Amino acid sequence: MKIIVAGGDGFCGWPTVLYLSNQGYEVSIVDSMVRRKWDDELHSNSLTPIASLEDRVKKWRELTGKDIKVYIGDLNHYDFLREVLRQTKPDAFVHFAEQRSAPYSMIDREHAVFTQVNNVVGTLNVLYGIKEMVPECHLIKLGTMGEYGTPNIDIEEGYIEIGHKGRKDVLPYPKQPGSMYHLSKVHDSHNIMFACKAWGIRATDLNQGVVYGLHTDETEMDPVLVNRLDYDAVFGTALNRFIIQSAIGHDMTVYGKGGQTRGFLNIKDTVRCIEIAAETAAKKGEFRVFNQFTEEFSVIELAQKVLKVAQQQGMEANVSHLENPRVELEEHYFHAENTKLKDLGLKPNLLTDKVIGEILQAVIDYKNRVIKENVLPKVTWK
Ligand code: NAD
Ligand code: USQ
Repeated sequence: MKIIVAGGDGFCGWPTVLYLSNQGYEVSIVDSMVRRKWDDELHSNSLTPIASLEDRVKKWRELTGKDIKVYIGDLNHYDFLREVLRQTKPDAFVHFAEQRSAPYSMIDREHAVFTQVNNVVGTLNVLYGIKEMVPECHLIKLGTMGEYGTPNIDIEEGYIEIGHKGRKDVLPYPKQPGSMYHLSKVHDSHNIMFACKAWGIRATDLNQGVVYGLHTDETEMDPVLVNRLDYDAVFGTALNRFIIQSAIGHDMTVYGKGGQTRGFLNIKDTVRCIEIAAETAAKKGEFRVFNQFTEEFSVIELAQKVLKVAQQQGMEANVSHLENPRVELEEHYFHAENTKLKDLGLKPNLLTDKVIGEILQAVIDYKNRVIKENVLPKVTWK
C-alpha cells in the first residue's frame, strides 16, 4: 500500500513513518519543516537532539534497506500538494501536518490566525487534492479529543443519537473546544464531513488524546532515529512535561486544581492506530470517527503517579499547583467511549509505573539540554 504521511518529521509523524515502513508500506513524507522553525521562534528545542530529516531517512535506509521518499513543502501550497499526489498516487493520506499547540494558538491574534489558516486551509487543500487527483485515496486525519470539550455527559465516538420533540436523529457530537487550536480541528472535521458527503471521499477522523512517551521500537534502533520530545510550556504536553520536570528537579506544574481529565495514549499506540485505520479503510463517502486514546487521567493523578516513581528512583520530585493560565474547568465529569479501535485490534500499552520509569530513565540522558526559562507557562488565555 502506498501511503503519504504529512507531518512525517514531527513527534507523532516520524515514529509512524518508521513503523509503517517497517511493516512494508511504501511511505512518502510531506513536511514543510515548520515545526523546527517554531523552536527557533520560541528559543526552545526538542529535549532530544534530532537529526536532519535527510540524515534520519538515510540512516533508516542503511539499517533496513527500506526507502522513504521525502517531499519538503507546505500543504497550504496547492500546486505543490497536487504535484506530490500526481507523483505518488497514494492509497492513504495520513494527515498530521498542523500547528498542534493550544498555547501557541493563544499567544496573540497573529498566532491564532496563523494556526487556523495553516490547519484549515491545509486540510481543505488535501480534500480538494484527493478529489481532483486520487478520489479513491483514504484520508486519515488527526483530530483531537479536545474537539468535544468537557460536557457533563458521556462522550461518544463522533456521533450521538438525539431525541427532540418526538423525533430522533444521529448527529455529530456537540463540540466545545478550549483553544483556537482545538477550534481549528473542529473546523477541519466539519469540512471533511461535508467533502465526504458532497464528493464521496472516504475519511477517518482520529480524535486523539494527549500522547506521551518518546521511543518506539523503530526510533530506538539508532540515535539518529530518535524522536523529538517537547518539554516547554508551549509545545510540551502534560505527562511528558511532568516526567521531564522530575528528571531536572523542577516542581511538576499542575495548572489550578488539577482535576482536568483527558484521554491519554502511548506513542507506541499512536503508530498502531494509524495502521489499523489504514488497513480498514472508510467506505466511499463515509466520515468515520474514532476516539483514539487508551486511558483517562486527571492532571493531578498523573503528577502523583510520576511523583511516586520518581521518589522510588531516589529523585527529589514535587508537585506545585500554579495559577491556571488557561480558561478550562478544573473539576468536571469526563467519560469518553473508545471501543472502535480496540474492536479493530488495538492492544493498548497502558500507563504502569514501569512505563513511567522507562520514560524517566530515557529522558535523564538529555536533561542538560533543557532550557529552564521555557518550563513555566507564559501564555495565558485571557
Ligand atoms: P508536531 O508539531 O511534532 O508535528 C507536526 C508536523 O507537521 C511538523 O513536522 C510540522 O513541520 C508539520 N507541519 C505543520 N504544518 C504544516 C503544513 N502546513 N504543511 C506541511 N507540514 C506541516 O505535532 P505532533 O505532536 O506530531 O502532532 C501531529 C498531529 O497529531 C497534529 O495534527 C496534532 O493536532 C495531532 N495530535 C497530537 C497530539 C499530541 O499529544 N502530540 C494529541 C492529539 C492530536
Ligand atoms: N496541564 C497542566 N500542566 C502542564 C501542562 C498542561 O496542568 O504543565 C493541563 C492543561 O491545563 C490541560 C491538560 O493538562 O488541562 C492537557 O494539556 P496539554 O498541554 O497536555 O494538552 P492540550 O493543550 O490539550 O494539547 C495536547 C496536544 C494537542 C492535542 C491534545 C489532545 O498538544 O495537539 O490535540 O493534547 S486533547 O487534550 O485530548 O485535546
